[in-house]
Amino acid sequence: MNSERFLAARAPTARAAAVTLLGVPYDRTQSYRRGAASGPAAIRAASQSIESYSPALDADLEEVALVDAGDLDVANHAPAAMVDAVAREIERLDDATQPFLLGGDHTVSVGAVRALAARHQGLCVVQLDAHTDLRDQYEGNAYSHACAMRRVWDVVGDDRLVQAGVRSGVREEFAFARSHGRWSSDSLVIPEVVLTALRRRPIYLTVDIDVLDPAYAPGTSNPEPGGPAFNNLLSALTRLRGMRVVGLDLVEVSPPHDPSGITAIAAAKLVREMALLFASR
Ligand SMILES: [Mn+2]
Repeated sequence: MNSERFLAARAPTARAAAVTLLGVPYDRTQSYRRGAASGPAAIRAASQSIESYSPALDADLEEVALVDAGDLDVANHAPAAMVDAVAREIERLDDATQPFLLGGDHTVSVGAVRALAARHQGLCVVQLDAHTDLRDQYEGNAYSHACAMRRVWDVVGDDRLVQAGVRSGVREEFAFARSHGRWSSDSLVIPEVVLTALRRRPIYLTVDIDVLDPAYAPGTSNPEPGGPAFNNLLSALTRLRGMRVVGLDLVEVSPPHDPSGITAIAAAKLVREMALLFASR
């Protein structure tokens, strides 16, 4: 076992990967309490404590061409420069591989969406998150993690953002979601009519670990009570099976805020299930 890489992942080679994990250890946009910069390392370490086989999916990560490309060296970048670096790294990847970012704070998603929207016309974004993240600015910073989905909207435009599990934000953000997004709800159950429309589109899937109730994932920068249990999140992800997911991420794991380490283990299990559900084979 190699604790430097995610469970069952290989080092990058010339051979094509179905999924390429890329850590973005960055937390300079976090507003309340930082710590997500150590998310990727904690998720990789926690992955060594779970099995590569998923009983729920009857699939094994060993059967997926999974590559762990390591971490981007962006810890000291200003937010806009970090976003550019993420975009450039994804542009370098082969068309056939699905980038899977390990955050880092939610702003890391903006670079991925920017790169993938240029490659996949009509890209839609599915966001599972406790927070709307639709502020235009926060504390004077347009690249705050509280603005991540607003910056995504700048790229993809109207009717391309689907938000599930959202239960926190200011009134203006919810109004923005209603007038500019495709669907937004505190529920994880995306209506069939929305899913049908998404099936014709390339999808970027972003999961903020804080979508879970803090009982299941206390180690995050802005825990928000009143969220779903781990198995409800897995069910919601399973309902997205068959979507053309061209990129994905799991963000906002903040190990310093969870001495038990359960958040990183939950994250590692989510990464496994998401890779198994959405890897193109
Ligand atoms: Mn959030």
